[in-house]
Amino acid sequence: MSTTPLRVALIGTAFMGRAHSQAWRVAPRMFELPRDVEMSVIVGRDAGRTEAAARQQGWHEAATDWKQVVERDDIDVVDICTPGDSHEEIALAALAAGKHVLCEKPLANTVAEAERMADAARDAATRGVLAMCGFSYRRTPAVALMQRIVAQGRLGDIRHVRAQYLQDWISDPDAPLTWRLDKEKAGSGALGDIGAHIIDSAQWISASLITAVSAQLRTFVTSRPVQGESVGLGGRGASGAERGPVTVDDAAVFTADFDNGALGVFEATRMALGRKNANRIELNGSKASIAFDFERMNELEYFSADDETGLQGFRRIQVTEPEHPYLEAWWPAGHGLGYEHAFVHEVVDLVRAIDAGSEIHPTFDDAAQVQRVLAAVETSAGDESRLTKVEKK
Ligand code: 4PW
Repeated sequence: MSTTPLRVALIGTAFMGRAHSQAWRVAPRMFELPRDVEMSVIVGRDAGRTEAAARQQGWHEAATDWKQVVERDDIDVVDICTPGDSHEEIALAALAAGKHVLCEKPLANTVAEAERMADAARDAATRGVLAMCGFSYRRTPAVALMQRIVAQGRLGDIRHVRAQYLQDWISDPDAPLTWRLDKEKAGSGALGDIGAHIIDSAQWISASLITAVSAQLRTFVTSRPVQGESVGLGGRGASGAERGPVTVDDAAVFTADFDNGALGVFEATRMALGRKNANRIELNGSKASIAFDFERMNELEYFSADDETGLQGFRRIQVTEPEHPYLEAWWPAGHGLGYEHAFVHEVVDLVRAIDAGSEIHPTFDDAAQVQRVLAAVETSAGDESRLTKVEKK
């Protein structure tokens, strides 16, 4: 174990910045880590808000110039929690400066950016510098257990992968035009923001890659107030505010071929009124089925054809026991975890990997594969020939 702490710089102070701050603060207090963590500096565009975030979240310093911070000799890790249009520039600078990098998802806004980042990460790895992409749901204990069960071969041949990520925070047509609705900032809409999660989860859990897609994208509300009061990720537009164009998808649906022969059905939308954060995935195999729903995130549903006929049915596995992934460090007697714990587990695994000098997944190559699927979905959705019109009576 090295005696020097890992000195961390976090770039970003919004939702993901707060989730990652909590993770860096809690991980060393709940898990035995080989290196201490020093929350050195948080970086944001607005000096006042960043100083307030430093005080509240426990960062030693606040700064507004990420370029200066990533070059500092007293920084070992750069954690990127900004919108996707800045991921490549920050990650390339940090890797070139010899800093380990954790970058939020999706890795980038284009395949070209993602592949340049993956190339740089592979080069940095030869110098012992690690890079990881924040597909946090892999480290929700029930999802990690799902992957472990599938890897044990308990499902047999995987035939169906069914994944949905349903939210509703822009169902109100007057919710304001935030950065997640701007293609320049976000790269895409529901597809990249939440569809990326289910693409990564599906490929990781099924241990197979998506090779082809047939897709549709839809923007139901094409203009929104350019000013308004943010509430959560959505909010209320200012009355009488000018409306600007929505340049991303509100919803994406696509079918997918996997290289192991499985057939996939995917849906990502921020317009499923009443669904708050329904991140769901189900695999059907030749011997068993398994399903996860984030809205019941401490449970898995499991059906085995090996169970005695007449007694078969989906059983509900309570993923709360010490033998389940990550849970040895948390609460006894069936007390569950929340959304924020997956980020703590990301930090735990990253710190351990840095100390061991071992690769950490999802790598930037894993994330670039997700980016290629996102791009294929956009290409397919733009090709009218993929749709067969139903003849009118
Ligand atoms: O990745 C994040 C998801 O876990 C997204 O950026 C926002 O937060 C929207 O849904 C959740």
